Amino acid sequence: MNTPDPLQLAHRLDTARSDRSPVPSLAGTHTLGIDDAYAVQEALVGLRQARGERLTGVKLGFTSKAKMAQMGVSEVIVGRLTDAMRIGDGAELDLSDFIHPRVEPEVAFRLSEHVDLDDPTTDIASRVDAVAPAIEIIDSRYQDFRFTVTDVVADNTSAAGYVVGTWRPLSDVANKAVRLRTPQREAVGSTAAILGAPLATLHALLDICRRRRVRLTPGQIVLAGAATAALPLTAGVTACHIAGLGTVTLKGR
Ligand code: 0L1
Ligand code: MG
Repeated sequence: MNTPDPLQLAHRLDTARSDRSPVPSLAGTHTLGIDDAYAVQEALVGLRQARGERLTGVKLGFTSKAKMAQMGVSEVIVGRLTDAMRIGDGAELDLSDFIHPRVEPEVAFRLSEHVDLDDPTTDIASRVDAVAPAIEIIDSRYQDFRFTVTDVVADNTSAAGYVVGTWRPLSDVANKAVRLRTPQREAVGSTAAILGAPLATLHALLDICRRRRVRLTPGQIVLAGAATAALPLTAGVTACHIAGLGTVTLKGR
């Protein structure tokens, strides 16, 4: 087993993405702890920033009990979003830019104020001003989406793209029906699958951002986690509808 070099592993994952050529799990060749995995993620996002990309938000993963059980974990993971991943509502995207993309229906929050990670009294919900329906595109850089928890953290939690619908003033979005529809498939669920209620994810977010020193700044978006299993992203219109929040779409070609 090799000792991990975060920058070297970040380059491996970055090349997998740019060449659309997935790689085997890092866990097969490296002794990768969770701290190492976040160090690789930091280096991977750093490569994007060095190319001029700007951080636009954060995303949470493993926010459903089913996914936690499947991966054998008991806490959420965090990844970063950049402006290069942003897709306009209803916009077209080229499927050949991805390896094996999947879509997830998500609730997005918008941060209106800086979040002081070191203030123990921080009320994160009071730093959020808006909520919207969203679609996340995940595209694991690992072969066949086969990875361990540390692999997926290193791979920036499979983050590849996101679309956000119309922002509305923050409201309680608990127990809202969710429908994700691709040209071939449909998944239905409830926002209750997102840690019981999407607002609850904000506390989990603050906790993990404190431990991982992930900055939360005004204007950033938070993807709270998937409300159903992911579906393959295919050509045609994909739509996510969340009761009370509306619909957001994208078009694969
Ligand atoms: O958005 C997510 O749920 C990321 C964590 C899982 C990653 C994946 O299934 O590829
Ligand atoms: Mg997601």
